[in-house]
Order: sequence, then C-alpha cells, then structure tokens
Amino acid sequence: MKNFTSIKDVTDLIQLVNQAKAIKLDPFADKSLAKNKTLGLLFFNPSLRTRLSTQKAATNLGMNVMVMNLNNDGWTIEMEDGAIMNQGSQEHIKEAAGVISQYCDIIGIRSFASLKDKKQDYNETLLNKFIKNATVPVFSLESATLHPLQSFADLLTIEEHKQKARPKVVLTWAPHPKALPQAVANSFVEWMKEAEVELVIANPENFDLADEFTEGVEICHNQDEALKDADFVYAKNWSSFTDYGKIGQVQDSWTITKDKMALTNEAKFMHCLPVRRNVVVTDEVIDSENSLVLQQANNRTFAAQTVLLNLIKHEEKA
Ligand code: SN0
Repeated sequence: MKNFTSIKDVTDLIQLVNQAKAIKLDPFADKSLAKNKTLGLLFFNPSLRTRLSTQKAATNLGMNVMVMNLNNDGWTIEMEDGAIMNQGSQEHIKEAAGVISQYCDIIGIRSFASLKDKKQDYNETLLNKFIKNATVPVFSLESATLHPLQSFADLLTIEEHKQKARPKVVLTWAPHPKALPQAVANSFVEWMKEAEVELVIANPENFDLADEFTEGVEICHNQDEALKDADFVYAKNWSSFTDYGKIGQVQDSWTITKDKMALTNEAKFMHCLPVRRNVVVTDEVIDSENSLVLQQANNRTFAAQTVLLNLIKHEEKA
C-alpha cells in the first residue's frame, strides 16, 4: 500500500479485514515497529474520531505524531500552478507539501468537499495536488468525495455483528439542517460493493449519489420499502449531487425512528458520527441496544492502525 485514499489502494479486502481483526485482538503486538518515525496529521476541517483514533493507532505502532489544523494555524495555501501570489494566499502547496515531507514519514490529510465546485471536488484537486508534491506516503482522513478509514471501520463492524453470510445493508439518506458532503456515503457504497452484503441505497428523488459510485447498486426512493428485512441500517445525510451542494426541502419523514426500525429484521443501527440527534435519528434508536455507533467509532483505531502498518511495511520494502 503506497498511499491510501480509497478502496482502490486495497489489493485483498478479506486479508485487510483479517489483519484489522488481529490488530484489534493484540493492538500492541507491533509497539516498536515504527519507533522514531513521525506521522503528520493535517486538518483543513474539524475532527474528533479521526484525529484521536489515528493518533492512538500511530502511538500503538510506536510512532511520534504531529497534528496541525491548517485552516486556523497555517498560512493560506495556494493550489494553482503558476499563480501570481499577490492576493490572499501566502504559501504554495508545492512548498507546503514538500516541507511537511521533510518532517514526516507519513502524512494524513483531511480536506472536505467545498460543495461549491463539483468538478474540483470530484477531481479531488487538493488531495491529488498534495500527493503530487509530497515525497512520502499520504492517506485520506476524509477527502472531498471519500472517507475510506470510516468505511473500513464500518465494514469491520458489520463483519463483527452480522448474523448471516450475506446480510442486507441499507444505506439511507436522512434529514440534516446543513449541506454535507457525499464522501461518507460514496465511500460506504464503494466498500459495501466489495463486501459479502446485499446493498440497497434509499434516498429521496434528486439525492441520488454519483453514478460512478452507485453503478450496479439498487437505489430506492421509498425508504419504508428499502428498510424491509434490513439487517443493518446505515443512516447518513448528504447534500444533493445533481443540484450540487443543495439541501432542498425539509424531509422529516426520512428521520430514523423506532417505527422505521420496526420495518427491519431487528436491524442494527449505524452512523459515522457526529450525528444530529432527533433530526437524523431519534434518541430511542441511537440509545437502543441495536445501535452500533460506539463500536464503529472504536473500530476506527484498528482501521487506521492496519492502514498505517501497511504503509510503513510498503516503505520498508521500497
Ligand atoms: C462530515 C461529513 O462528511 O458529513 C464528517 C463525517 C465524518 N460531517 C459533518 O460535517 C457534520 C457537521 C454537522 O453540522 O452536523
């Protein structure tokens, strides 16, 4: 694994999941593996789970960790090649990525979608420019279109809690007061397509995800119908892809309630967090025994540790 920005960087998914399970059983087995190596975690956006779980994962491998919130604490970064930098931006990504590569052996980067420029977001402009100008492995802490560490932890959680060989997994859109990226949903679909599950996506009309992700997956515009016999209900809001970044009308009827869960096969409830309680999901559902949100969050550590381990091993071989 040279970089980790999507499932495309995974050569053997079953092996990766088994590796994560083994790490979870014995997280300190490699506690000196990366001694004296430095991980840099760069955030253009807020974070709780990603920041803490990745830092914990790195510490379990003996790494030193540096965390920087680039938006608040760094210079304003210029992305354009050939830019005449006489305006607001202060440091070019060429120097920024080059310099950080001097200090770090691996770099993690979080850069959410702008939700304004679809082309720039879906080309992963910032992440790709950063990779191009860095000289060390780079992994995603949620990019404009994907959140692979989250999806890896989600898959691990489903593997641990499934009660049949091929469970039905429903990814359902849920309401939200703010425009959110499609990254978590896109990424979840990418990983579920490769997993032993029956995947159904439920979302209102005009909220279909990009074809490049949903190709071959059943999309249902009727949530109740989709939830029938579900073993896992993964709720997530995303803003419109077609009417890019728009939230449209309030769709309260899509909130995951006890009545909605009653349509399922006693499904487990999942969400990546942070979650808007009583908007996306009611208290009784997220507080119920069927809620896996804390297990998902816990698995973030083991997903990150597995990815770091593979990035380090790849470097050692190089
Ligand atoms: C992010 C998202 O991509 O949806 C991160 C999820 C892991 N979520 C948010 O930005 C939620 C912010 C809010 O206002 O609730």
